[in-house]
Amino acid sequence: MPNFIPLKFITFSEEEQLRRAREFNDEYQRRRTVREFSDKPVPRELLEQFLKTAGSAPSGANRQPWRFVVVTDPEMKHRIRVEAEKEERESYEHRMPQEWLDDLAALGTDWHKEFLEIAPALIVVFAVNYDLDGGHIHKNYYVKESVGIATGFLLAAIHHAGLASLTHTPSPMDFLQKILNRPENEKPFLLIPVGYPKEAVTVPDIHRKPLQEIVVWK
Ligand code: IYR
Repeated sequence: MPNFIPLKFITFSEEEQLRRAREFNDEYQRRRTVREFSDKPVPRELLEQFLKTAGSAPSGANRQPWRFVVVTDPEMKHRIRVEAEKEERESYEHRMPQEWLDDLAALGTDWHKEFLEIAPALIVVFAVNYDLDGGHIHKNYYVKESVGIATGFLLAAIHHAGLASLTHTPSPMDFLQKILNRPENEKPFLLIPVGYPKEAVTVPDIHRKPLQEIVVWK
């Protein structure tokens, strides 16, 4: 028999629900990806809170198929930057089709990735495709979906605490598995620099699709 326990559920009045939903939306509309960081350190305890929130995400069969590697060591950040820039340069100069480069033009990205050394912490998110239970390959389910949701929770927690993040996707990113010495069942999913924005930072003037473009009511 499965063990069930009472749900701890907080109910709000309809007025309070709307107030909270608006406040939450306002807060998350202000979240922006930041590509230039200050080197001001972030306390480990704060990072731990973000990671606990990420780890509370729903997952396939509750197998929690994620691993978060937090890199603060300058030497390791340097190695990651060197390897990422090697791949990114090749991508920008040879691998990405023109349409992709055109789509990125408004964001002003290129192969230079200084932020990998400047940001005080890099959270490398790994997707765990299977666990090894005493030599037995125990598969995980809906791994990409689960890790994507956990990453969303992580970004929200970082923003809520007044810090900035960047969802960075060096490609290909197998070099992270090697540099960070992670086992074969863990595959790099996203690399998230975390920290304070550089002073007077600017961000691209991009807009979010209005509700009528993203929602269909039936
Ligand atoms: N991985 C590259 C390119 C890149 C791709 C997408 I899709 C973006 O939204 C942003 C960048 C880079 O990190 O620069």
